[in-house]
Amino acid sequence: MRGKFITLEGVDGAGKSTHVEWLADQLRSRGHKVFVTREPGGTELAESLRSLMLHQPMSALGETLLAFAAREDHVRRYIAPALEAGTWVVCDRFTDSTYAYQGGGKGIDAQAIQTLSQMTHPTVNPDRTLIFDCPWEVSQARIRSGRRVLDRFEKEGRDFFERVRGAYLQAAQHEPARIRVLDATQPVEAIRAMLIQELAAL
Ligand code: Z5A
Repeated sequence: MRGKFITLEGVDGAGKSTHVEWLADQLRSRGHKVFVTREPGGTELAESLRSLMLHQPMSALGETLLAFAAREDHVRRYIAPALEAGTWVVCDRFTDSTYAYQGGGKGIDAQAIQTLSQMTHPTVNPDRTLIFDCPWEVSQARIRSGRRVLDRFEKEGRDFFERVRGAYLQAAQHEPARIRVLDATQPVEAIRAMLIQELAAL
């Protein structure tokens, strides 16, 4: 039987990556083989494109095309074969990010994103998408509590953040059967309790 494809989404710093490996372990404990990956990235080529997207100045269209170039390699080489082999795939971001960041955030036409998405992964789409939702203040505090050099998206202002967040919430309204919105302001353990409920429904 084909594996299930689960994606985690959300505004920068919402806390989704904190749960990726934990989620995969929960699925393994239920007897599934699980492949964990991320976007942009997941292959050598896609990781190189990720580095360009996150750190080189470029247009919104350039970002969109790089996101899909990376995705094409990732889906063809790893995600599609894994799902076909019955492995469950947990991916940190996927095409909903392109709709939210390049579409909602930067004004790329949703029809164009849909066309690229149908060309790139016509038969591979998430079975369940978990959106980690939180307000700007929480996201900023979490980003700045960490670690590292900020990427181009994390340096954007509040207006951009609100457009991205709005695009995610709108997507969830349009596709309630696939997309679930989680209150990411909750403590980690409370979020994990919500994730367990979501897994039970799969
Ligand atoms: N992008 C795009 O534009 N178009 C596309 O098509 C795709 C992506 C696929 C990189 O993605 C960028 O790529 C992204 C959009 C763009 N924009 N940015 N930035 P990414 O997923 O690698 O980057 P990210 O969103 O910044 O992910 P991240 O750094 O892994 O952050 P996160 O997953 O939201 O958060 P986290 O690392 O799990 O947690 C952040 C901090 O908060 C950390 O210190 C945690 O310990 C803490 N944390 C987490 N959860 C909690 C709770 N519940 N309470 C308190 N503290 C918490």
